[in-house]
Amino acid sequence: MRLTHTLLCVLTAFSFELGAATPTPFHGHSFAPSPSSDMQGKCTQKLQRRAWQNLSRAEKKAYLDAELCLMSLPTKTGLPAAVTRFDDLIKAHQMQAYWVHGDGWFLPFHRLLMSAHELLLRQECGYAGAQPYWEETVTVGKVSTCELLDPVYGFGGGGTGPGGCISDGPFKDYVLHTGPGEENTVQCIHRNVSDTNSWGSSQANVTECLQKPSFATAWPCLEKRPHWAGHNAIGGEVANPISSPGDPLFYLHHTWLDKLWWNWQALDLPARLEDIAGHTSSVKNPALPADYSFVNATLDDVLDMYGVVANATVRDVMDIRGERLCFEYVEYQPPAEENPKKTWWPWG
Ligand SMILES: *[C@@H]1O[C@H](CO)[C@@H](O)[C@H](O)[C@H]1NC(C)=O
Ligand SMILES: *[C@@H]1O[C@H](CO)[C@@H](O)[C@H](O)[C@H]1NC(C)=O
Ligand SMILES: *[C@@H]1O[C@H](CO)[C@@H](O)[C@H](O)[C@H]1NC(C)=O
Ligand SMILES: *[C@@H]1O[C@H](CO)[C@@H](O)[C@H](O)[C@H]1NC(C)=O
Ligand SMILES: *[C@@H]1O[C@H](CO)[C@@H](O)[C@H](O)[C@H]1NC(C)=O
Ligand SMILES: [Cu+2]
Repeated sequence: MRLTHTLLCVLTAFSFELGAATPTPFHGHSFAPSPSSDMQGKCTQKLQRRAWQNLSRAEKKAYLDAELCLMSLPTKTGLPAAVTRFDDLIKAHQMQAYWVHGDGWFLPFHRLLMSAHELLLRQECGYAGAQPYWEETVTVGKVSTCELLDPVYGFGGGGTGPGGCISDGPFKDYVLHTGPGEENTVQCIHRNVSDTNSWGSSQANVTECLQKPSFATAWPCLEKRPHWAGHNAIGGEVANPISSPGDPLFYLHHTWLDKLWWNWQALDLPARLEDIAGHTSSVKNPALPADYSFVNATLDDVLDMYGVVANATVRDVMDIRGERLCFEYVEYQPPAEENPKKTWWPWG
């Protein structure tokens, strides 16, 4: 479906201010259990999603290698312009960007997309771990020098090549066939790192969002502050609201955002497993498909994965410890130096 120019302008203007299924064993060494459900469909062995900063070098390498694998596999969806399996995920985001941002579907859809990415890495690329997240509260104001951008054990630096192309790191040679935005052009992964854009991810901003009393007030806060910040601190392709999954850092950022939503949900369980609000589209426009019109989001709404993985309902993704999803978030462990023992004496 071709979105109108008017719609494009609306979404561009919002920028980011709006805005597991069955696992299979694989051949690699295992450092995380496979998620599994017992006969009653209960989630018994949860994948442990940890902070990138708390992965060992071997774990980081395994994740980066699996992403490279996904980028080397051919598309299975045949969606327009998709060449690789990595592209399939970009397309599922790009083609419905107008109704999965700035509305009630924003957090549920991105939770599903993170799990789809994790599932493909595990099922199709032999990845043994879980989807890691970027703990952004500790990189506020210093994203440009953080270990996430390491050229060997990270995602490469911030677009120092011509046209802002990333010029080092594992993904420097990846050729995108999607973006910018709705377009499908052949382009590099490009970035434009900004430390000042990262402040929406500060602990103070996160705390403010987590204190919101309802989903209706929590999601706009999460989307406007920490969500906007991560995208725009990295800049370039990942700051494009439509084609952002073209930068693999997208998954580290959105998994952190998903953790924040879960942290908020966990403050009032089980009530917040059913708290959904907002519309099913951020824009009121007759050009949108009737099913995605300006109506209230509900637990029964179907989230469309465009054939990349199975569709899910909003209800299916409300609980990360359910039948469809089965994982947990491990909190970031700060450096030991930040918590000196009280009994330590400088002269003793
Ligand atoms: C990079 O971001 C800065 C602001 O942070 C902006 O002034 C500059 O135009 C951007 N560069 C590109 C190539 O978009
Ligand atoms: C919260 O985020 C905004 C940007 O959304 C930033 O300007 C502000 O400095 C942040 N506040 C704190 C206390 O970090
Ligand atoms: C949609 O949600 C709003 C806000 O909660 C509520 O006031 C309104 O009645 C709902 N509309 C429908 C048709 O359920
Ligand atoms: C996924 O959901 C969309 C939107 O409801 C629907 O059109 C599509 O047929 C569904 N796909 C599958 C495989 O069920
Ligand atoms: C977590 O990461 C921080 C920052 O890299 C490090 O100082 C700390 O030791 C790590 N903790 C664990 C348990 O890995
Ligand atoms: Cu998005």
